[in-house]
Amino acid sequence: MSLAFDMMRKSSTILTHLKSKKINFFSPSTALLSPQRNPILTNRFNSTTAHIPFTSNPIHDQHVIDFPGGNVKFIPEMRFIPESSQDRIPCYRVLDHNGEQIFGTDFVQVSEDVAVKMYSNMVTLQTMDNIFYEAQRQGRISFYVTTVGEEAINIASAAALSMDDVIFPQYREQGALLWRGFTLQEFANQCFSNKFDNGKGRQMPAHYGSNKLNYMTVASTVATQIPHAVGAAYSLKMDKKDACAVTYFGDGGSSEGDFHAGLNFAAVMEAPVIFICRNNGWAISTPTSDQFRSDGIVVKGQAYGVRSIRVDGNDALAIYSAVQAARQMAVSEERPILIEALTYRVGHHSTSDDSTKYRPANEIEWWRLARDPVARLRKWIERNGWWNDMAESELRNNLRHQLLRTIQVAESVEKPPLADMFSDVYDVPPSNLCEQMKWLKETVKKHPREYPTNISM
Ligand SMILES: Cc1ncc(C[n+]2csc(CCOP(=O)(O)OP(=O)(O)O)c2C)c(N)n1
Ligand SMILES: [Mg+2]
Repeated sequence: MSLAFDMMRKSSTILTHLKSKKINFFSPSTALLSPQRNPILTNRFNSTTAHIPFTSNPIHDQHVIDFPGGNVKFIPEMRFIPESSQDRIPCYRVLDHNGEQIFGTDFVQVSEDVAVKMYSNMVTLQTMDNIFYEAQRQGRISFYVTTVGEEAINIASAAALSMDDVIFPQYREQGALLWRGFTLQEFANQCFSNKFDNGKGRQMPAHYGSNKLNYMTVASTVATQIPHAVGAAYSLKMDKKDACAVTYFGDGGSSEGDFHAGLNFAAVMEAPVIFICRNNGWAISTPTSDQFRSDGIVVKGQAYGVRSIRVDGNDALAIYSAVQAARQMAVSEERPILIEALTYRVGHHSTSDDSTKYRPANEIEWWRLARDPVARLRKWIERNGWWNDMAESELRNNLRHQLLRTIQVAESVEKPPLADMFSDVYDVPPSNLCEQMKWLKETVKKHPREYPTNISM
């Protein structure tokens, strides 16, 4: 009883406080969600308001229901919403397959410097992927994942962002990190797990991260990065930062609960986050037809109240323009944006996969040759007089030499000490961890031929 009285006393104090602030306490949803009244929690739909109470107006009641969330019309027909619209959502593009600018297209002009830097970075990414992939095949690293076919999404999206924007990647976006200034040596140090790796050799290859470059460390548990990005975006908004969070994920990632929770949370909290879905047709061996029955991912944005666009992921200029516009809206209007980039995973899923076992080789070849995003941008910069064959061969030769040297250096650097496997989680390591460390030291000592000799304890 005394608890109930106490609660009543407290709620009457709160109501008096709300009255004094002229907050409409009759409608909790309006009080909490009205944009003018609460700068953090705002609502883009008109909710039930106190001055339009449930009335006994019979004409009004017949046609609409004044429901929390907004008025809804009554209709006499039994009308089910179709599972999809007849026409698929169109896809925004600037360049055609031949690198020709489409007449009348709406896009952000790109300077010569930016265009050439984007193209050079796309070639760098392609070359790095080829060489690291080969290094894995030679048994020099244990794993690798390429971006082949998705170079435009990687580079052009990063080019359109500000360095203050925080990136939450999946695992196929090393180009965004490259654009931000991660050096080829840093990529190699991570893949070779040497002592200069930011993660101290504790992650699989291709699990990069950089505090300095606002790039969160890759976690290959699919889609876990999505709610992290939303939380970070909300925090950027509370701190009034001129920045947004950006998260990348695949078509497969969109089937995870984290995607749905992330989108809904971002919409309701109006978090400045850009969701970039790389719809590349495959989630390892699962085609999108076994993944969802909706018109891709873009339509899911609207279902959650998130402004969305579908973009040609193999058109660097379209990606650049769409991401720049998305960033502008996300930061200045404090809202999430979803971009579905249509593309194709030309490479195998990873070095642990052979995709010719589940998809026709000629399909892969068609995308590799006829839809290559790198060749498409090259044609456009060449037509503008910003690139030529000489620049091309110089870039490719330099890159090859530089990358081979980078790998040699990374390989020769010693590994982090074994003790690093046990650090950075607990302030004071618990006894079971200390036991494991002791056991490992003894095992290594006992079997010197089974363990590399260049690892210190
Ligand atoms: C939570 C979780 N489930 C399953 C896996 C195994 N797995 C790794 S990658 C992958 C496919 C992801 O496909 P997609 O999101 O389309 O990205 P893509 O590889 O095509 O870039 C799966 C199922 C995982 N790493 N994490
Ligand atoms: Mg995929």
